[in-house]
Amino acid sequence: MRCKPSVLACLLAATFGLSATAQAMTVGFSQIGSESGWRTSETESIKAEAQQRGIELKFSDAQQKQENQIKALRSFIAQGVDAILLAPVVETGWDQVLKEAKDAGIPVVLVDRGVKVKDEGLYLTKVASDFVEEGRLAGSWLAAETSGKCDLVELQGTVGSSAAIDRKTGFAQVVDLFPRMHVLRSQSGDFTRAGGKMVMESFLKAENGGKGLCAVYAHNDDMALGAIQAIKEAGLKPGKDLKVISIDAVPDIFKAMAEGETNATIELSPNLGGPAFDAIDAAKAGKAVPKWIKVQGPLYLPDTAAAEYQRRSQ
Ligand code: GZL
Repeated sequence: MRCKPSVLACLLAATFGLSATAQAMTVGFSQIGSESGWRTSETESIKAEAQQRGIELKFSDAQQKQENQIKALRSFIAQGVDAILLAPVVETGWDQVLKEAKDAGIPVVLVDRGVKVKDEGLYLTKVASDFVEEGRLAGSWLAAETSGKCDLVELQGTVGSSAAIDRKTGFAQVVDLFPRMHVLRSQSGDFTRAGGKMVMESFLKAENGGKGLCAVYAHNDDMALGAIQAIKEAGLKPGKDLKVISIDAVPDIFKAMAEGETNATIELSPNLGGPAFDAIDAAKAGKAVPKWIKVQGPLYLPDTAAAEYQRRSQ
């Protein structure tokens, strides 16, 4: 039991054996930033879930800087929160601050991305999709779509992030099975529309205006939407001259798909707050919690794009 500033509430809880969850829990949430439509949806979803559960959520937007996330975690620890949610911008550099949280008896739940740490006991669980599987699914779709013959370019996510590293790994595992599929160029667009557009412009310039290119694989929809803009400005038809596949399933990608400008997207649910808060409750009740609470999503194609856009943009 952690006694918070309201000592009376704490003493009453201790006296009547109320758990931290019966008291309004306080959870610190260190969010990466607002780099993509998906990230914004994730933030809104976790805030709404906390409100619905009567959880006091202390929110910190790191503007995509790890040092800001580490500062936020230290502030949450100093405030004596009951638990911490962390969406780690990159995989490494977390051991020390996670040890400080563990020493303070504060469980940390990773949401949407993972970390590489010496001791996995430093965090309670990870609520995230399998990025390697997402990459494999994207590669398999493209191989089928092109009968295993495609010279393509790749827009990677944030350098050092588990999402970018693993989506690249999974995609390459499939492409390597097809001698006539080649990733000609691969570079980070940092998961943003602007980044995707800028990098795609450089790819098109370097590849004869894109004439020989068969497809672009973008690690998220926002970079794909930026790339679509660049492809159109180069006088080519995205979705036809170049196949486009990406990940997230944000509403705007379905609009582009319905207009024939992109060909496939893989869904990543932004609703990670529920499983995260359930894991915290389970841990506080002394129940076992798996190290990875896996979130899965289907692949969407143009035949349902208009209906999906309608449903998701209400
Ligand atoms: C994946 C998440 C990625 C999204 C991007 O879980 O970390 O970061 O795919 C976001 O849209 O920027």
